[in-house]
Amino acid sequence: MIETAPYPRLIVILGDQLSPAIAALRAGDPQRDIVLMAEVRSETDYVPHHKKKIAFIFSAMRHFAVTLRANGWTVDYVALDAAANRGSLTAEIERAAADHGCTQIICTEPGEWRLQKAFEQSAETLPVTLIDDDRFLCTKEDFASWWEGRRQPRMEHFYRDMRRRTGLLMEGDKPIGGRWNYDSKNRKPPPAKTTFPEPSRFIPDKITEDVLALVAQRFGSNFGRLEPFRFGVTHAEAEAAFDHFVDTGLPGFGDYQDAMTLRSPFLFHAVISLYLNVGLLDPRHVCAKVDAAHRSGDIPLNAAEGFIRQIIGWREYVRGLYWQTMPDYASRNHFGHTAPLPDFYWTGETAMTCLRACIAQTQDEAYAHHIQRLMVTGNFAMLAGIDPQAVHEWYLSVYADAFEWVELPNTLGMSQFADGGLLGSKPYAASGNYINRMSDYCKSCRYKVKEKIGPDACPFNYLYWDFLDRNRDTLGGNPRLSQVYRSWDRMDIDRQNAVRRDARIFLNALH
Ligand code: FAD
Ligand code: DLZ
Ligand code: SF4
Repeated sequence: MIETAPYPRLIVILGDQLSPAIAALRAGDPQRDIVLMAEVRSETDYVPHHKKKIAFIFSAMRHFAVTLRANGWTVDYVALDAAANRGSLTAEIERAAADHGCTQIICTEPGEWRLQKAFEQSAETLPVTLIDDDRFLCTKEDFASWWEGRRQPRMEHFYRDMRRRTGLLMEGDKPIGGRWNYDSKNRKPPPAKTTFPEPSRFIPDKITEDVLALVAQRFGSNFGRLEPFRFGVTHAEAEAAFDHFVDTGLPGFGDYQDAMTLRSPFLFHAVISLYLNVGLLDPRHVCAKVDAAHRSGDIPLNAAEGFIRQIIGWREYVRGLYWQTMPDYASRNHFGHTAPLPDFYWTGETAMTCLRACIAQTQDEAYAHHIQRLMVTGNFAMLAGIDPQAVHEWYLSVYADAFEWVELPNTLGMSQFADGGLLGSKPYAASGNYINRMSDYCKSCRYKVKEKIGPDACPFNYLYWDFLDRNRDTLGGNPRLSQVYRSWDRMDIDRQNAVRRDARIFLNALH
């Protein structure tokens, strides 16, 4: 059908579809078709994105438009401050189709359900042909058939299938090294003396400088610091950032994957999710490079396996789960939590060092690594009974890599257990002890991590037990928590009451 359509056709490229070989471009003809790219308020405002996130997306879009033109495409690029900007993707598509006389409109399917619905709803007046996004390794259909009929569709089983399917870190049909997963080696606290590798930084060019001025002017009151802005915004820069990570960060990635320190926001992490998610890096390509680096003896197996699992395991799994369960998934609230998000998530003003550090670096870098998101900001929100919708909107706003298909299952499912155990088998709830073991935060905290109750006690300590106590109805039967509940039951009643009292005092003050 696409082949016989009258020319020109309108090829729509969204802000997270900046891949040279994306399906919609492959279906098009640079000699005859028109590419539409648009910076629009409907996309900048559906949550209040971090300034750096908007700047990153706009600059990467503008650079991609330059590349497309150099490759012979005609690009209709609508800047946010263009006089006639109509403010939404659907309105801009309608305008461009009329301007260029296009009767067929082609777009790679959007990554978010919200936008897919918007296209469907305007289909009568504005029919858009949506093509599968084959930048993912697992199609929605393949994921659905893997998912169907499984009582517990867990990531680990999915991941093993993906290893077999891709051949990554495989020797024939066996995993290299004889084991599928080396996570037990990946839980070291931050090393005392090491200097941490810095991720690649890039000096803004004229295109980025223009975008920074625009974002400063139009989104000045949004969350986060705009400058210094050092993200890569082209494929070459993203590739260089990844190569730099393989040389400097990847060897330590496995060992210190879960560690946190005031000395580095990044430790040995890749800081590539933003590039992967908008199409500046290709997941197959980065995994192949890591597989090759391990086979050539440069990278330990626990690092290579840990990294590849995040991409072909977690990243593909959450995307599959998202499309399998939307739109219902977004409104899940297993514990019935309703408290508002504390202001300090936006200001960083709290005496709890762990939260202050994670939020401060989020303001500065639009980045926090997985354990900071899961075990500090996420853990606290769940223990404090915050409405998962508010938590979800915060994560979707503040990280440069945040798109709903990946953010929502991680937030609602993994970090808040709001899906009641679809993604994980138990809540990622932890007391201060965990944060103390995996970080240096507690050493400089006003609260004392070893104290369990009283005005100086670490709030994570009493909030943890109070959370388990008040949710016993839903969690008490979980076999993975039976040991924990036995410990609670062994606590004497006065101590239990003190925990409940301190939690009430703290939460009342918070809310
Ligand atoms: P590394 O730690 O170096 O890992 C390498 C890559 O693996 C990442 O770039 C990413 O593409 C992938 N990856 C790792 N963990 C996950 C995961 N759990 N799910 C999907 N991909 C993963 N990731 C996003 O890309 N966007 C989000 O909006 C997002 N929101 C999150 C919200 C919460 C509450 C939590 C707990 C996690 C979230 N994650 C999200 C997953 C993870 O935190 C980030 O992918 C990671 O921190 C990105 O930093 P990095 O590139 O240095 O990753
Ligand atoms: C996130 C984002 C932002 C902030 N701005 C734009 C934009 O102006 N134009 C655009 O095409 N895309 C933008 N995006 C990315 C989209 O929100 C993303 O394509 C959808 O959410 C689907 O994942
Ligand atoms: Fe966080 Fe508690 Fe440690 Fe303070 S003592 S940094 S609040 S875990």
